[in-house]
Amino acid sequence: MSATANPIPRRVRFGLIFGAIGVTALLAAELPSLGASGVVADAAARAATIKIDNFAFAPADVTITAGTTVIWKNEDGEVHRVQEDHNGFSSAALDTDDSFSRTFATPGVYHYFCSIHPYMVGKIVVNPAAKSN
Ligand SMILES: [Cu+2]
Repeated sequence: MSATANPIPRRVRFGLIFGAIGVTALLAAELPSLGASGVVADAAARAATIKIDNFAFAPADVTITAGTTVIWKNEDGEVHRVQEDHNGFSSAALDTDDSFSRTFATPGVYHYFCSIHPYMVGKIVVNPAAKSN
């Protein structure tokens, strides 16, 4: 005498459950990107300006928090061009009164120079965005 096992296949039911989880995960994955764009919009309010004049960046050293937009404005009578040391970013040739801006989302130290006058150098220190309290 032996007990007769009667396994009922439930794969169809499990398939439906995991299918629903998959859809939920996809929907949830969309949420961080929406939140991130909101953060960017909020950070856009912060800006720092670097003046280019007399063959120098002023101030040459700038410390900002992540999300800050840096604006270089050429007030010199010469054409200058902002170039990050490792080609992370670069401006077009900036004529008098032209400006270039870049938003720094990632903390770190960014060294840059003028690719037309390489002795013109500057540094941007980007600190992590401060958490309130
Ligand atoms: Cu220059």
